[in-house]
Amino acid sequence: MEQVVLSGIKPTGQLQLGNYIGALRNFAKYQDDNQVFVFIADLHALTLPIDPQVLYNNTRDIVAFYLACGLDPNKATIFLQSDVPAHSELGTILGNYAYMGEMNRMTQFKEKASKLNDKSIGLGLYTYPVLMAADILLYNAKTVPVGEDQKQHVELCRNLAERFNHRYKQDVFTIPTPVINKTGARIMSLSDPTKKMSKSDPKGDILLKDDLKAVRKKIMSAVTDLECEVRYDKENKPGISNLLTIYSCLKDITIEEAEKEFIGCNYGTFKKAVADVVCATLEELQAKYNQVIESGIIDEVLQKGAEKASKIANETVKRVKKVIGLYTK
Ligand code: ATP
Ligand code: LTN
Repeated sequence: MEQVVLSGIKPTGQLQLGNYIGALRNFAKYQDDNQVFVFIADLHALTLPIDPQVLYNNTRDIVAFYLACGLDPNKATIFLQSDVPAHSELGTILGNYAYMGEMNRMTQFKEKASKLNDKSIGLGLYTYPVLMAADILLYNAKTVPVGEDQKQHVELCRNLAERFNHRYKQDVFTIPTPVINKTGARIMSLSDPTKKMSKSDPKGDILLKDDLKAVRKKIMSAVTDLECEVRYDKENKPGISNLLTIYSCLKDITIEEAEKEFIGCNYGTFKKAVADVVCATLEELQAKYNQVIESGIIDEVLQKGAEKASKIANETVKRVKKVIGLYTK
């Protein structure tokens, strides 16, 4: 049955391998049989200070990578969050239905805020999950493919939607479900496999635009352990487990199958095999990315996407306004 599928990425940095495995590469598979909305969460990128030119370039790059990963603008709606003012409007309205208690529990906020001086934590960083709920609810999305770290935000969105529907005794909002891959939903940093790979703090991690020689070098020097056994054991062997995850995801095989391939192999041989598959994936992706950039198609895609998205988003805002008693004609 056709469903509404929606996801987004915030342009806070250059896309990294975790974004690709946990999110990006999963989007295109939905577009033939579903109504797909994929956007750039550019307003979310303002939650921490960012240079305007960097934000601009990151935004263009993510659109190019969406297309490079096979998203077809004739099938999926690809747009910028800031091009559809309904996101901000519904975000403002929904803020009144979210409780401070539940916002205080948001792990990502706590993590990001803990790295800042108390006096410089922006309000936007705190209210960000409410805007994310608006992103989802505007399009009546049922399926939200994301990496592990976004699960809590989609759950908050579910709670807000249920609370709202209950308050007004009607099914105003569709209740969304996060879809999280069993493997690869949390790719860890190569230099510190106890921390998530992240584009705003890549710690020498693999960026999708990295030079392939540098990628190989980063993988060959990835932190592992003192044993010499390629075995999945997240607790005791986080580095090797992370590399096994990357390998199995990119090869489309299970972790067990990957483990079998490397029985008796030393870490050097294993890392070389991981580097080969990562480089092959990135080489293809970068070639497609370059084609997209050269084609000059981005502005046209975004304009068409914003028009399609606005139509649906505006209908939702209108419906919400009516339900809550805001005077609309
Ligand atoms: P930031 O560093 O700014 O928080 P990020 O790299 O964590 O950014 P997001 O924009 O927050 O990336 O996430 C985009 C998508 O990629 C989300 O669905 C998120 O869950 C997924 N994702 C991010 N990092 C990883 C990772 N290390 N492994 C798997 N999925 C990831
Ligand atoms: N918060 C997400 C980006 C994002 C998103 C969304 C994902 C913003 N709005 C709606 C799925 C659905 C992140 O990448 N950190």
